[in-house]
Amino acid sequence: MSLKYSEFIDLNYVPSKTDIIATFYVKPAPGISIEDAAARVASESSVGTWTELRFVPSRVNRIKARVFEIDKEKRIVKIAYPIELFELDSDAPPNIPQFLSSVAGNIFGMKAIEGLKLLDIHLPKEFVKHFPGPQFGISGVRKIMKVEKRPITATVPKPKVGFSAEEFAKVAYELWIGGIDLCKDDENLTNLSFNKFKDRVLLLMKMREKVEEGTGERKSALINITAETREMLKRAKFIADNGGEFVMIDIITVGWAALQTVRYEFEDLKLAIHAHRAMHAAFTRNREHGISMLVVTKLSRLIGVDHLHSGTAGIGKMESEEKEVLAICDALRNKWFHIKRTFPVASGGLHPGILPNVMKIMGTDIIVQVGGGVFGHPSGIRAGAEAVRAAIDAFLENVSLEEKARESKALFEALQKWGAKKPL
Ligand code: CAP
Ligand code: MG
Repeated sequence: MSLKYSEFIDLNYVPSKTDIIATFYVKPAPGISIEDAAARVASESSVGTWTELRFVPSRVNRIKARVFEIDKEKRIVKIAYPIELFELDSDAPPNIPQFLSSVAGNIFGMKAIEGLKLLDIHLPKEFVKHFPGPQFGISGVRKIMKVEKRPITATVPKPKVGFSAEEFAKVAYELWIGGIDLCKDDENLTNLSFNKFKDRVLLLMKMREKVEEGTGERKSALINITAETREMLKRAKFIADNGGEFVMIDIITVGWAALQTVRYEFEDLKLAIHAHRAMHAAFTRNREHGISMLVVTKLSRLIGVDHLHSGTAGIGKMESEEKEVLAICDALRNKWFHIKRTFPVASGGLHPGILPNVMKIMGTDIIVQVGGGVFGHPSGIRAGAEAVRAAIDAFLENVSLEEKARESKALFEALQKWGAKKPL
């Protein structure tokens, strides 16, 4: 055995029940066959290199990746990776960075490949059993918020950055009193000169108590701790010490290792993780190159996020195909061995006039985030929040928005302004 590329294809190979299976879209460079391109992907992402080798330890034949399926027309390739290739069972935590350095590493840069997209990963029980998954999951978060059936609602104060901590707490009061459950920091609001993290935490916690007394509803905040990892842990502890139940993390920009670290630390802090995915579209959006949001979804649930932005199935302002969002929702909510279920978060360009469309497609076991759709309401924030809850009630009561608007001025005005228009 010399590890030439042809040794990485075996179309008669039947993956073992402990193999990890990666599904790729492979567009070979001109002059390269798809078999050759696929073999190079399998080689470079497991044990091989660009040339034959003189000495190869015998175990390599056991642990090398194998191409076992090629759909030439669709350019879809399936590669089986023996589980021994991955660091799962050592005295360290299971190693997601190393897993990605293999199945999503060098291969994207190979000259023999014109386009490569990691579409999906199949992770067997032998792999999944090493991971914690969400600490709370859908049922645990529903218990925290005392919201049994309906979608949980969140609102990001807009402008997304610019309020002082005091102003932020004041607008939080308005959205909470109007009926929104969670006040959410935006992805780029962290610890800024005019809105210090600690001030925001203390003011929000004080304000939510006031609202809870007034409404009898649970209220909370998704406070963004995105930062260097040690700093994230300090900020998370500050939230926990002051009675907060959630943190928000921009999981792509902080990175997979940081997400794993904080998830383990949160076991003691009892903090649920709201995962924002800012920057994902840099590599998920291109159909011919990158890593799918489905792969990001499976890894995020595995590591243990309680909520994950999932797209709005083409209804909101962000590009998100219905088929893909439904697959993401399944990957978040389907039974997966011991791993708890994660809340899909529908967000981006939503307003009361299109919330029923979202629930029709994604169901009600979701979190809906409505930022501009609340802060842009003609009668102000509180009315915007009331209109969101009225639109959800209409869907749950199976009545039209127009009918519901007869008893909700706030909903009526929202429909006047936005109708059922899907934002660009
Ligand atoms: C939405 C949002 C979210 C996007 C992220 C924004 O605000 O706060 O970050 O939803 O996209 O900054 O655009 P609006 P995704 O409600 O005002 O649109 O959920 O697809 O990750
Ligand atoms: Mg945002």
